[in-house]
Amino acid sequence: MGDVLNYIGGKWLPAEGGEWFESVNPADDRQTVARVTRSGRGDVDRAVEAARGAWRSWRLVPAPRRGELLFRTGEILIRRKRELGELVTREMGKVLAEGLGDVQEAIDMAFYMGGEGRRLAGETVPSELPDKECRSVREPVGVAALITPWNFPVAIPGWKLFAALVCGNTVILKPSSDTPACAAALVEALVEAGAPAGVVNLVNGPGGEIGEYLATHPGVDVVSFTGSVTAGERLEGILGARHRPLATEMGGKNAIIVMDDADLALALEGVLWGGFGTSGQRCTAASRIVVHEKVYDRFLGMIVEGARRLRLGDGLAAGTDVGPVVNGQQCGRVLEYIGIGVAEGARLAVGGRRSTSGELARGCFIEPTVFADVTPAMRIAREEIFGPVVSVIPCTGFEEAAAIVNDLPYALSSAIYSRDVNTTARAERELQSGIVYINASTIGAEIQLPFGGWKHSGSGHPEAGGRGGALEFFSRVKVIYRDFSGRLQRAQIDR
Ligand code: UN1
Repeated sequence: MGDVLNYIGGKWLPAEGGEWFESVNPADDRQTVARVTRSGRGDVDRAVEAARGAWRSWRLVPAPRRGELLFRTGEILIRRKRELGELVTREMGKVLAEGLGDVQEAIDMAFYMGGEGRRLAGETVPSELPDKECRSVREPVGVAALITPWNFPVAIPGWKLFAALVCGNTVILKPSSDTPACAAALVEALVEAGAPAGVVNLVNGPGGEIGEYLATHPGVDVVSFTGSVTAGERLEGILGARHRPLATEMGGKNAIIVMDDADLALALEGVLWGGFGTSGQRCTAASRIVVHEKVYDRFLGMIVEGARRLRLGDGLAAGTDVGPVVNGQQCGRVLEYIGIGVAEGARLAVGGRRSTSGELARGCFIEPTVFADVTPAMRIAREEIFGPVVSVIPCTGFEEAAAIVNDLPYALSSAIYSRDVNTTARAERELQSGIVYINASTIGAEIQLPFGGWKHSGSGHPEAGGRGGALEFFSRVKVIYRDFSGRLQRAQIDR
């Protein structure tokens, strides 16, 4: 990969300051993935100006035509899928099958949102007065700032870009500085597909400062952010006061309940996939496993054995189950939480160390880690770790399990394994989270339904498709009353 530049007003440009930073492979700190231009405020100003200019005509392009840009982008991503999947693995570490899945999620979203260009529906309802029409239409908001994380470095920028664009917004993307090359590749696909100059713009970090400058820029109309709770809440504080629409997707501390009547072999697969897939670095990751006391010892033994069997390694190597965590800082944070768990008195059943054997010493590899006998009050049971660490908590039955699951400010995803339809139906109703899985793990939401957390997990503006999804956030409703009676007609008057 060559240098990663900014893309502003239809041109790939180095940032004004002439400084660079590096994107490094977390599996091997000797491998630089790309040299990346370091954007300054002037670059953001120019990107916003370009987006404002382009919005004047992009908003008037018929939505089905805007959708066609996304269909073409989807085709290009299909053509480049292998290359981009490998880039995802090299830049943030997830295993190749997941890297390819990340790209596939963006492809799916491109086609889904492309099709929405023909379905951006408002409503028409009868008027209470004669010769009058009442209807609503959806209009774009304007210039959208999109701030995206590293854990789904193609998919999440894709979710936001495609929804914003089909609605008729122009965009400035500021991706995580851990995965700039993935974001640039996605922008390249949009450019190749024919995005007009200024419709899509890209600026690069690193650091939160440039993201915050972008999100709070007076020329930006709407902001969509996925990332840490600290950064998201900070933006909520600033932008709330300015009445600027902001969608945040932040943390999770997702739980799987395993009942005594569960298919334990199936539940085990769900725990290992949800807890250690993507090295636990998903907002949807399963990090609390709440197990019925009658099967606790047996199931804990299965988890420990399963975690021990997972192969840690470079995500590009065949047979790897779990890749590195994204960078040294994240590695330090996860190890710190493991230390906290031990200090709190949880039983470290397996893992718990950074692996330094052979080639793994060059990367940020943390052994799949299981804490047993965790109590709901412990920090490792309440705070998001974002790494390959699961906490197993015993419970006496469904009531207690649901109370444990619901007793946190995080509420993105939850799951239950049980063979009893009454129990699973109660779980559907009682679990307080934006997504609930029955006999499936907490990860793997599909793109055609809304994706969003309740409570502190997000702002309540879900992403992705379906009713209540991203299209509602990236467009606003205008109600039009058309009176063709030729006389003054009064509503709200006693007849
Ligand atoms: C995230 O971790 O921020 O549901 C997104 C899932 C994926 C998306 C995760 N489709 O696990």
